[in-house]
Amino acid sequence: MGTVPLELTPISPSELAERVKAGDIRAVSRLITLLENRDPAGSAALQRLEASTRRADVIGITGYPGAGKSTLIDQLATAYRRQGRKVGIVAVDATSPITGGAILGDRIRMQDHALDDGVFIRSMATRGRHGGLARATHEAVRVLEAAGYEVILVETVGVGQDEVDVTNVAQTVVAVVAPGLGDEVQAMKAGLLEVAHIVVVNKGDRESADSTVRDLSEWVAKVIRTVAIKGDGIPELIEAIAEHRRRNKDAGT
Ligand SMILES: Nc1nc2c(ncn2[C@@H]2O[C@H](COP(=O)(O)OP(=O)(O)O)[C@@H](O)[C@H]2O)c(=O)[nH]1
Ligand SMILES: [Mg+2]
Repeated sequence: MGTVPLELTPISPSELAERVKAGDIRAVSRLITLLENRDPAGSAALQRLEASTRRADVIGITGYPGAGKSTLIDQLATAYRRQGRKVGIVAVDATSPITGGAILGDRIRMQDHALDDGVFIRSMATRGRHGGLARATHEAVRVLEAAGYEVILVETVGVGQDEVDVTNVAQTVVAVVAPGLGDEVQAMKAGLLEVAHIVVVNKGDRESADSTVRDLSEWVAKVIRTVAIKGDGIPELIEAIAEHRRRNKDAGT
């Protein structure tokens, strides 16, 4: 490497903003950290990005821990890269300190993308922060948009359990459920399914997947079965997301 880490170099908000707009990955990381820390230099740089903000497709991937969100995102990122689009991933870790191994797990799972500078992955931790996470997540998405990321995937735990309301940040919300969890599905119906545009029944390799798909199909228009670990159902999910975007664009949003 041999270069001075950007973290240690003094840099003005306007220069930081320029570097972000040029797509400089270290500048993107640096600015998101400043924003997470509520550093005034972060807000100053963010203001300078507004004029350049491009419109990315922002897709929320939400559901309970273990449903397979990160595995799906990994597959989606691969598929969008094949389309030649730059992909930003913001994983909001809302886990408690007790179960807090998720971030490392996500990093390892997404290592395939580590050498691809068309994929930017950022974890936002809840721990130790009170109330600021929703705002920081929003701001991170804006930074990634300004840096030219064309698809932004935001991973969150379900609505109501999470201080990030994914519906405010994403144009398309995908709820992920794993089959065989009766209580979970009931809870999803009450909350998440109301805001989801697309429901994914992941772990479609499990026997109980059929009945979960049948059950959910009575509640939501679009149910897609996937096996994220194998990539099954990913093209269908990509198409469903694209179709949702097209419909929204036609409707002028
Ligand atoms: N059998 C099976 N396991 C899966 C599938 N998708 C993910 N998993 C596994 O489920 C676990 C949780 O996945 P992860 O993506 O971390 O879930 P997240 O907590 O929702 O992000 C991991 O061990 C995955 O390998 C699938 O389609 N089938
Ligand atoms: Mg995850």
